[in-house]
Amino acid sequence: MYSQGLIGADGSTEETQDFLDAFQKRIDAEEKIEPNDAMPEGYRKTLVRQIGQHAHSEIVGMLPEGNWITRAPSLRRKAALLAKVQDEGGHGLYLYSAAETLGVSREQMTEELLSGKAKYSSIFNYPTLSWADIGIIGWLVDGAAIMNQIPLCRCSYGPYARAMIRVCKEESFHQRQGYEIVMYLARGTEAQREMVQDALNRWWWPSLMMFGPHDADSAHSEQSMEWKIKRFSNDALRQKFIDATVPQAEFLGLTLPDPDLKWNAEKGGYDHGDIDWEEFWRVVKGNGVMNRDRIKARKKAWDDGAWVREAALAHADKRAARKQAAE
Ligand code: FAQ
Repeated sequence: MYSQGLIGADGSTEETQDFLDAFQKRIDAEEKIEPNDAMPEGYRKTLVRQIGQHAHSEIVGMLPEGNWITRAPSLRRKAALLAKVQDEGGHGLYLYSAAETLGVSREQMTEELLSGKAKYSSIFNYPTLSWADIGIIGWLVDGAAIMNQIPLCRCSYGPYARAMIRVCKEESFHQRQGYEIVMYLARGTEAQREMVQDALNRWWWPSLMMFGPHDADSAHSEQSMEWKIKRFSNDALRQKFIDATVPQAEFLGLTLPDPDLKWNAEKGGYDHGDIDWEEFWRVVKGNGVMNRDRIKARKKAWDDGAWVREAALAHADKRAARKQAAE
């Protein structure tokens, strides 16, 4: 065992170098950190931020696709989409639970989302304009999510890593349902091909932005990689995603909207055009097309659900009181 550090009268902690070194040693030895283990405050805060934002993304991410459940073109498509959107809700719940193990409440996290303090993925601030968008979201957005989340299954924090295993299995089904929709449309009528190409043109660049800013502009990457929260940098994962997706687009006969996309034999990957980082930061800062609508919808759901939370708490109190009386 090692000393945690010094705790001041006001509850503040001063972490000793011995404590930080011993913690890093555990990380380097690939030990999992569990909720009751001593951990540096920075490690805890980074996880609360990332897991909280990840949870919000899953829940806000239900909105663009939920928009198409009533308009899915067949019963089969509707059943699959309904199941997918429900899965995303489940992912949000595992993630909120994982964050709660770090001493933050679901209420606090929701308040931070609604006040704009906590972020959620930029991708969910774009509108879903046609049925083809649902296919493209499954193919690209879930595809990018898997690329980013498979390494998180090896995250040093146990509860997050374990939640990610199930999430990734489900995301893999989501990606396939999207790819199947896209394949069907790409082999369909002229109008269907145009619709799916238009959706691809709109979602390609925002999907690349999901991986976050360039490594040079990524505030948290270096420390997060040292703590083995992140295993790969933003740019490395973006490159892997591009390399995996280009052959899929070629197979589908669709064109990725980047004239600078070119195989580079020397690096063994594709070169690509510049990402519009101004657009990325505009969306992240709350000024994308759908930001206000998304937060409004979350606020309404939170307010409308107040009576359910109150009833659940009252029920739990009643059961606890009955149990106590019986003992
Ligand atoms: N959008 O220093 P970094 C899904 C922020 S789930 C908005 O590089 P980090 C499933 C970042 O928070 C999609 N903000 O940050 C689904 C930070 O701001 P802060 C979500 C972004 O954390 C599919 C600042 O920029 N996935 O899609 C974005 O080291 C279909 C500096 O950035 C996850 O959350 C962005 N794209 O790396 C659901 C995965 N990128 O906090 C429904 C877990 C960066 O200082 C339908 N998260 N920012 O104010 C991660 O892997 C990481 O947090 C990154 C960012 C890679 C997203």
